Amino acid sequence: MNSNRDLQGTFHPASAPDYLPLPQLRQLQLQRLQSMVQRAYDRVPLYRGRMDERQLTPADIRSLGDIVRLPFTTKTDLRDTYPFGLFASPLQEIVRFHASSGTTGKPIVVAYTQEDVRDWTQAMMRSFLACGLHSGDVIQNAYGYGLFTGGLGAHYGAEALGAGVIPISGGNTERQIMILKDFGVTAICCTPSYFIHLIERAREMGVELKTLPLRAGVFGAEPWTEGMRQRIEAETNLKAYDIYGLSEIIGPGVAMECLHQSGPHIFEDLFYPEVIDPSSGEPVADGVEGELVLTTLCKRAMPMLRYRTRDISALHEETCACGRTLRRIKRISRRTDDMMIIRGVNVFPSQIEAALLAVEGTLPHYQIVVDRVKGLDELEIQVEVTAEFFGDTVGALEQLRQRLSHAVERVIGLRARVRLVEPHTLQRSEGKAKRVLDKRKL
Ligand code: DLL
Repeated sequence: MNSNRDLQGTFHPASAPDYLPLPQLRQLQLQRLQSMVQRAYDRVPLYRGRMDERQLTPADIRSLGDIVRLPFTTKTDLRDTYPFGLFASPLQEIVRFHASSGTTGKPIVVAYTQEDVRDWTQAMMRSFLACGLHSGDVIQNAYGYGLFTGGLGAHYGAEALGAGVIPISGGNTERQIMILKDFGVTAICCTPSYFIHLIERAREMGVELKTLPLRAGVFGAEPWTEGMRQRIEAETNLKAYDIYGLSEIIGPGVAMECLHQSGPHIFEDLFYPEVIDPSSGEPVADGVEGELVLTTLCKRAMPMLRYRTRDISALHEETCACGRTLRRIKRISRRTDDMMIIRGVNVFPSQIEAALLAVEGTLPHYQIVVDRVKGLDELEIQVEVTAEFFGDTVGALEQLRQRLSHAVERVIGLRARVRLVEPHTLQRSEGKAKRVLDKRKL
């Protein structure tokens, strides 16, 4: 296949950096890394201090491999320097602020210069192009507008593409469905958990999503599983694509899947990826899972050097059939900080989701509740069943409960109490789903 074209034979000049020959890409990354390090050193006291401690100067970064000599940056650094301590541009050059709420404590504040917004827009536009969208598409943007980066990030990219954007933001599900139907929407952007909710509501409203022109879903901002993708694609005519990003680096558009749906490609000319062992901080071999570490290569307002994302992934070195030279990351299904330790066993919410999805008869609406009763950890998984199933006999429900319980036990090696709950009893989220309620910390 001509590497300048996607599966549909279309090529857009904005995608050109996706296909740079590797030597040229590495050269560009090195040049950009060197100027990024210089900028951070000259303008951000925290970076200068840490490099001085290591007796490291920007001139010591002579190859991409030298990146490992640089200190890491963590979320705590962002909190400690709240709100503007890591800015490398004067306030009069900042044209946008965003903030990520975080689950505890102070928010993380991020900033953009005019050029940063331009780069972000390009990254989002390339994300849409990667999944076959172009001008003429009608994109319903149900990511939240506001301090969250999802709404405005996707908005600017879609507009630059020349697509028609519907800036509906999150929530108001019935209205979302009406617009999906009436506006001839061809692509939707939202969290995968919210889309599951949309599917369910549409069914109740008698709207058959399969008859609509909707053909692409740009889903991200939270972990989701391959099983969830299959569910979504089975219930609609759309292809579900995984988009990854985080506020600290830019927002959505750090990495995006192409039409082959085989893991998001990182826009490597803008963001340099590494994968490390989270406990030692040492790089792991290619293809091995570890914590994803990202360095911004162009960010002016807030350069990030070796930012520890806490997201667990691996880098795929093999080239993708789409011809992009950008490396792919393994789907992010867990974070170093979402691991629960239950009776001494390490459990990730995504393992539970995968187990539940493998059993027919359940909607992927679930809540994990962890508690400590008389000194012993208890794990309860509340699972919503479909209306038709709920009307079934007590025996059938009990059988389902046992199947779920066994499926979970097989995956996590622990017995969990599975409780089937009526349709619509678990809270729906309009953005990122909150799957775990850990009462032990309350
Ligand atoms: O969630 C940016 C974004 C918006 C990405 C819309 C994609 C679509 P934050 O609120 O800062 O930014 O949250 C970033 O969300 O470190 C991951 O843990 C998680 N995350 C984001 N995308 C994915 C994904 C936005 N595709 C944090 N798969 C990240 C798994 C994801 N987790």
